[in-house]
Amino acid sequence: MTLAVVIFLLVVATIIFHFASPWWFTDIAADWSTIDLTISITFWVTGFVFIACNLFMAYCVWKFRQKEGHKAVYEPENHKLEAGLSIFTTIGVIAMLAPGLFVWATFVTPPENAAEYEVLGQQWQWQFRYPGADGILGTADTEFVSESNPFGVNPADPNGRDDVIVNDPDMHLPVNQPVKALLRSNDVLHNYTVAQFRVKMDLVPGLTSYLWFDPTEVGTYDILCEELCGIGHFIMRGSVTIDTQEDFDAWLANQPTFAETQSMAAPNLAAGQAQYAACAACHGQNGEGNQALNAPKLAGQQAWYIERQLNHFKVGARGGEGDTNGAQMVAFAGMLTTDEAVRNVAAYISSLPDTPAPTTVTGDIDNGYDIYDRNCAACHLDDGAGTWYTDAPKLSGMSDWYFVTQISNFRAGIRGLHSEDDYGEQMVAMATAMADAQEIADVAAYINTLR
Ligand code: HEC
Ligand code: HEC
Ligand SMILES: [Cu+2]
Repeated sequence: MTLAVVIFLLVVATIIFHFASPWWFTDIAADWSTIDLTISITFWVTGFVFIACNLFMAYCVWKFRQKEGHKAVYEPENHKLEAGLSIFTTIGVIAMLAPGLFVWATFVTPPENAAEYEVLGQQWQWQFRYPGADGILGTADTEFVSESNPFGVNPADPNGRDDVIVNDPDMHLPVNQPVKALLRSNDVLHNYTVAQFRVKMDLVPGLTSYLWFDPTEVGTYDILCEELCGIGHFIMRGSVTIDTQEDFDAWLANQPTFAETQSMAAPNLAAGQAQYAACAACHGQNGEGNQALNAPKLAGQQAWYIERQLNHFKVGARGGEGDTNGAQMVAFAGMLTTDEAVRNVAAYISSLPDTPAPTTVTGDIDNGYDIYDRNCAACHLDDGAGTWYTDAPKLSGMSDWYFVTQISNFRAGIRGLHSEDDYGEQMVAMATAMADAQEIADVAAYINTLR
């Protein structure tokens, strides 16, 4: 009797939970209500079967409970019951599968007027490419991938010259214009998912997969990777902003074409050196750093990283509230008014002689190795050299006290949480690999051995 009541209450609780659950669909922002419909149909069919089976079970437990004088009968065959159950099950399965087949047929047939764009996934970043004025994406191959050509656009293909390159994880699309996303991966399986669009598809290295949708709501939505793709999988995030056609055109016109990214003038080291005079007061004549002023060593750091940090200080992605040390940088980064000036000074700094910073932090090197090897090497590399491929900077030879303050800042949310700081955000999650101040010191002590 008790068991029957428990089963009955379980069914009632499940139904209440289903309707009162906070974990429901996000608002839909694309023309894929048919996908929601198929999911609802599946819910209704499985929900009906769940309720019917469990109530029947509760009824049987109660009705045929042990009673004095009752005897069970063995009845192996019942044609009527079997025929009934088979027909009933068949209808249920057809109800669940048939709508899905129709929706799938639409899903694999993008409309004629769908505009194309490309999504490139790599560990652990999203990037995007739009066809230029000619409306044709140039051919691309991983064999052409390099720091200045992360998409591997074929330099010999004239169709690729005017392609628009978005080398950051935030993309835009115009509202009410069907689009077909061409999906490529530079390394392993990834999966391009925007919950509000209701569609998702794997990115498979070596081939181009696709999906299509018609965005219906202006707004900004998260892009997730829904394929386990390594240690950074959970921080492989991006955003897609659905704009009016006007805003979209303005945004697109602001992005560089492939030809522009390839024809950037070589940085001017002499101009960079002149700019650096203002920086030397804190960072030292040779970029060796000055702990008394909280100014880290800069020599030896990659130019692309220095450039990005200076731009982040300029737009306030670093040096904001609570970041008193970083705040000192905001005015000095602001002195570099043009992209060219930023490029020149970054190139000059990375050309300075790289002498490892003096060590000031001690800790358990073995424990530091354990943490580094499991959590950090995938992006910052085994020798701490960093790589543009994962956007992770060089750590070996850096000021160890600066390492400690930066990890503490990531952990405290002082660095990395600004909406423009997509890469710093990855470190906010990774910095939790160190449990406390002692473990931060342990990793610093291990990195001190990588010189
Ligand atoms: C008043 C002293 C001061 C001056 C002048 C100064 N900086 Fe800094 N800089 C700092 C401090 C302090 C930090 C550390 C910020 C933090 O702790 O987040 C820093 C950080 C940086 C970083 C980030 C390094 C990293 O690995 O995160 C870069 C790049 C940088 N400075 C470049 C420059 C350049 C280029 C100039 C000259 C245009 C300059 N700085 C002038 C004090 C200064
Ligand atoms: C998924 C890739 C990834 C992993 C794993 C990772 N990092 Fe990073 N790390 C980055 C990126 C990207 C940046 C650049 C952030 C920025 O642009 O502000 C960074 C920046 C840093 C910085 C700032 C350096 C400076 O000069 O400003 C430190 C320190 C750092 N990481 C330490 C670590 C440690 C320690 C671990 C392991 C516990 C780790 N990282 C794991 C990607 C990663
Ligand atoms: Cu991924």
